[in-house]
Amino acid sequence: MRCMKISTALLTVPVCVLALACETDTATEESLVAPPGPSFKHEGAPALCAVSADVVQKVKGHRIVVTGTDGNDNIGCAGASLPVHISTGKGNDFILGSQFDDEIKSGKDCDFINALGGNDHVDLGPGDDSQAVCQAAGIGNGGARGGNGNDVVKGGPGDDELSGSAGSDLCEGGKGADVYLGGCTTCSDPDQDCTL
Ligand SMILES: [Ca+2]
Ligand SMILES: [Ca+2]
Ligand SMILES: [Ca+2]
Repeated sequence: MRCMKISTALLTVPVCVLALACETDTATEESLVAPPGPSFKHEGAPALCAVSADVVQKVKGHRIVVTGTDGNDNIGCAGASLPVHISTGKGNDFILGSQFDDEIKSGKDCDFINALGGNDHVDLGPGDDSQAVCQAAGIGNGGARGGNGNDVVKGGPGDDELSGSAGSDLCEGGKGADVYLGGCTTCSDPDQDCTL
């Protein structure tokens, strides 16, 4: 197999002569022409999330499905190479999304979610999820952050703390005494806790 490269002013293109396949450093070639911003193209096994014991994660299509336990889960997907779909059930859960478009839902008890970059859908579910409540209980952080991107950030029927962060974000606290930290461009709250 004979391969050679033809260089232009913009990029280098591998050309194969009398060969069925041509082995090149495709990662390098793609990195030269890839557009900036999040992209979940990858070769080989995708990078998964860092998770605590008994949390299950599976690659399904172009996303990672992460299922927490009814205990306290720690799920960090900042280094994941695919969007994530996370659900955590009961327990005090600490969750960081990926840099892509994620769906994240936590359950009862004190949860903290930061969806990071991408256009994310975040739902704190039932329970009181706010910094004040969680810190008073000795748990630490609580609440939801949309992160960069255009996000939907939802609370549940408890006292929640919501932040849209950067981007055009929709925040919905649901019932309960909810705290809106800012970054929400649109908000909806049955108790009128949100004042934009
Ligand atoms: Ca849990
Ligand atoms: Ca994200
Ligand atoms: Ca609420």
